[in-house]
Amino acid sequence: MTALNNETDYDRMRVAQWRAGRARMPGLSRRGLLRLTAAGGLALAAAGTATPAASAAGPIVKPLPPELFEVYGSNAETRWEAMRGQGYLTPVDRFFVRDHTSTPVLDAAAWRLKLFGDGLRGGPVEFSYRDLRALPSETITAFIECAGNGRSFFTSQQGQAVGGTAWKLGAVGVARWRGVRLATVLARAGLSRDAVDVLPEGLDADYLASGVNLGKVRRPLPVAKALEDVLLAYEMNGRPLLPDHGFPVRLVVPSWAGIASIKWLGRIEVSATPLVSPWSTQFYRLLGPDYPAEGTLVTEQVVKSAFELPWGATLVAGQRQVLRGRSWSGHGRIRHVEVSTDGVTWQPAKPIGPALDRGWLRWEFPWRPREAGSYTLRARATDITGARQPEVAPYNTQGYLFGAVIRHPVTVGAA
Ligand SMILES: Nc1nc2c(c(=O)[nH]1)N[C@H]1C(S)=C(S)[C@@H](COP(=O)(O)O)O[C@H]1N2
Ligand SMILES: [Mo]
Repeated sequence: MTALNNETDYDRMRVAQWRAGRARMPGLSRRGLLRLTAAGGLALAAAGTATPAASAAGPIVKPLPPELFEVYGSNAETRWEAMRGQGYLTPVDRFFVRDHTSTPVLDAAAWRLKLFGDGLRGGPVEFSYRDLRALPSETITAFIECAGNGRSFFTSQQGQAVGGTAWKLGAVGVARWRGVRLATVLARAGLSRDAVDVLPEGLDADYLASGVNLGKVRRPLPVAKALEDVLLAYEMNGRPLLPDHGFPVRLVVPSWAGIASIKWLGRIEVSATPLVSPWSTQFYRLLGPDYPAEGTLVTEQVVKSAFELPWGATLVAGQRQVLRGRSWSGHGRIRHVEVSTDGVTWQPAKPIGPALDRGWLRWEFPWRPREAGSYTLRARATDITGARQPEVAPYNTQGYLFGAVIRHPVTVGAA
């Protein structure tokens, strides 16, 4: 078994294999594949039209009250002010939703997970919901964050046009996930030494992009990451998953872009040959002038910080306020956070509670604005690897991984 959990090595190898015709793309007909390859610039076009027409009931099942969410078709982001006063976890009623099509409502009793492929020693293996529930469980606290979280700031802060949902910073949430380790299920299914990739696939509708049916939402994971810390989750914050978050069972791939955490899991191909899917060759790749022609695969999320304040919040001059926020990183826990209210000087924020490796750090910063007027608040975090939020995020055409310091406007009114 190869230790391909290093994203760069992994991606380089897969791209080379894909080009040499040695990686397979299951779930796409040859005709679909030809059309996909022929459609230059497809990725950008598709990213801009990813939202299907909403049915009367809406693609998302749970209530989306406007004080908790901002809604974009089949996607809904958490309003950061709705995190104020909350504990460490994002409550499920305000956890963001990102659906490529719409939320299916599945029957746990009829549900089966099928594992198959030449990376297993034997034939296909099926697990029912009860089977999974009976296996040893594990609980982890981890964020799930869309790779496009913060995308709108490429345009509003850097003047760059990018494709895809114009998220602000609310396409992230931290939950306690309970389930079975993917490693446990793979072992039971007879994982072979030759396995290199697994390909988890959702049970939601096929995804259409620019008239091409790309099939089920699916994205390959290297076996090394699959065995490291990936969970087949059936509980979120102590309750069974809601339909919108993948009921009955979803993958939780800590620290990696949200697309890896496949919801409504139905099948997992285990392969002795490398796999790719449109979600690793077209979407969730960093493309643009600063990247190699074939782009770079998105895996770990970058460092980010957010204030638990409305955009354009109103505060009162001369009064002491406590600014609160959270910072997180896909590279590991946050080491420290600094805040600036003038864009020039930076002062440390005070950590509140733990900084978890796969979760976030809560912090606060007391502030007494002396004069009325417009201010710009900035928070800047540094993670355990030394990675610190830059002033400018590297541009990529689909607007992934916006990790630059956000300029959060507030108005201070006269006392
Ligand atoms: N089957 C399936 N899994 C999926 C998706 C999807 O549309 N279908 N969206 C992915 C993306 S892009 C993200 S960011 C996360 C969002 O998880 P959430 O909706 O529970 O917040 O789910 C991922 N898993
Ligand atoms: Mo996402």
